[in-house]
Amino acid sequence: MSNHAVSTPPIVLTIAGFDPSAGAGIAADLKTFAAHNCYGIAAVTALTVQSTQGVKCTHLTPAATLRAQLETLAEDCSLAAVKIGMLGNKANAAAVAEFLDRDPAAHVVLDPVARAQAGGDPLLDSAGLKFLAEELMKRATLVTPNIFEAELLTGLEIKDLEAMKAAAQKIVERGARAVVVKGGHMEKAIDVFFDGAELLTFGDERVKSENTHGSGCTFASAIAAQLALGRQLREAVLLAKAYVTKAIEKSYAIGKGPGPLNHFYRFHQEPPPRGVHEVPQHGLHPAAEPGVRH
Ligand code: PXL
Repeated sequence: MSNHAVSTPPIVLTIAGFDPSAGAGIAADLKTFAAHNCYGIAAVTALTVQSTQGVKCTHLTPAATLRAQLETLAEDCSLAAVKIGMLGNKANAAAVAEFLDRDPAAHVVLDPVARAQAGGDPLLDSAGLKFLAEELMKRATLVTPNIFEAELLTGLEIKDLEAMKAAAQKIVERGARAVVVKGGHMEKAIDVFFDGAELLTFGDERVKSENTHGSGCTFASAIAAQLALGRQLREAVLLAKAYVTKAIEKSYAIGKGPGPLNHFYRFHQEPPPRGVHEVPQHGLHPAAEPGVRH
């Protein structure tokens, strides 16, 4: 037995696709959970082929494999919250609904991902979208559509704040416990929160950055992490908004297209002064010893 006594962090499960450029999807989710001191685990719905320049194609996980991933993880770990992103198709969306019915989670944040910002193949087929709107949404604590997704879910045309509010109301009428309609693509980047009782609009100054790849995934994941840590829904949403805004502000370009957010901006440390290395515990790294040649 070791004598280490580190308490276990809340465990948050993401059910989403993998983006090998690590800006969106599962990689963004796991980084976000880690940045909030939660332990992230993942069930993979799809492997995408993409870079910062866009999604080239997607290979969906067979529904039976997704189901097996979910069952295996749930048998082993106690989940504080679940975040759902890209599902790919109806079979995978149905596997997730079955899972939530069998193992109801205290908090379920559903990001109804339909398409990548950079275009390419749809990330959810039309039968899947219908199932999400009619079945999965009812099982969500919170749904986080952007304008385009809110239009798909409600059939409304959304051109202004009033239409965003109407869409938020319609999504709650359809069974979601609460919703944030994200206005990031509107002229004024204002978001609308509605939980059936309180309607709240909030927003920050739009951050001028090209590097916003994965901001939707990051926002939903930050909310899931805050709920896992015990925050109330409204507070979780506002804290997640502040986190995503700052992570965009501190983002960087890693390729030729829109770069990822800086999920770990809070942990940024200036490199130590030249010659000081942390590697061996008994003293300086040999490379740093003055006068040693290699
Ligand atoms: O941002 C939406 C999104 C979600 N999930 C995966 C993605 C993308 C966008 O590229 O690749 C896996």
